[in-house]
Amino acid sequence: MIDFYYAPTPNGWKVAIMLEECELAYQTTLLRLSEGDQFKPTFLAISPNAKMPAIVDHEVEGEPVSVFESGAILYYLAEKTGRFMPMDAVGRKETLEWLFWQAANQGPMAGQLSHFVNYAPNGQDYSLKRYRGEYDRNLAVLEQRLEGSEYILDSYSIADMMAFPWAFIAKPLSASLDKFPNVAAWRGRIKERPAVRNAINLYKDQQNRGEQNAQNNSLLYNQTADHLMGVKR
Ligand SMILES: N[C@@H](CCC(=O)N[C@@H](CS)C(=O)NCC(=O)O)C(=O)O
Repeated sequence: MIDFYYAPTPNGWKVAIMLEECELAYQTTLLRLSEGDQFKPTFLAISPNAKMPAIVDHEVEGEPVSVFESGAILYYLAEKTGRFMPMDAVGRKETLEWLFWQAANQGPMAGQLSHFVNYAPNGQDYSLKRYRGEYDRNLAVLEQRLEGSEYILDSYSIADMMAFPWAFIAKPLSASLDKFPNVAAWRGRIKERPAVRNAINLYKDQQNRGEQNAQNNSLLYNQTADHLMGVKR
């Protein structure tokens, strides 16, 4: 059994997709991020950056194994199952390149765009312009990578699961895929997979659709070092 620490957001969907694709036995713990579940000492012991997703794998010899950061979780599960990742050295290297690309580029930029579109509507024009530009720039990277290919690597893999969720919600982020036909077709292909539909529907009714925002929730939207330094472990 795998414990899955989750909230219904694009970063959570990445891991939910892999768990569903591999039909792994998992039990979900829903984290109420706006109420600070991510700062509980028991969760910080698993995920020291105080962010979900995270997992604890009990199906191992010896002590259970915890993993945080979506890219690391996907890689761990791909190794565990032998699925959705090429196993040769160059293929693994390419997988890591695209996982790191997402975690360091598309993810943070899309996250900031989402913040200024959805949760800080009185934000500066400059912030919106910068993150819209960066979000689009990353779509352009994906567009070029997908030229002549159906998927980021040779076949559907954890690299696609990693990058799909933030492209899936382009419209609510006030972006458009019109200029990116390869990305639009790729998004359409992935969206139709039953495992992906299951993942996106997981606790869908618990999504924050802007009710919690920078004005009314300083726990989630105005974090400082004190949020972590103050926690007794
Ligand atoms: N790089 C991380 C990002 C995870 C992340 O940003 N999670 C957000 C929700 S989408 C979170 O847990 N936020 C809680 C907080 O900021 O306190 C990953 O890919 O796993």
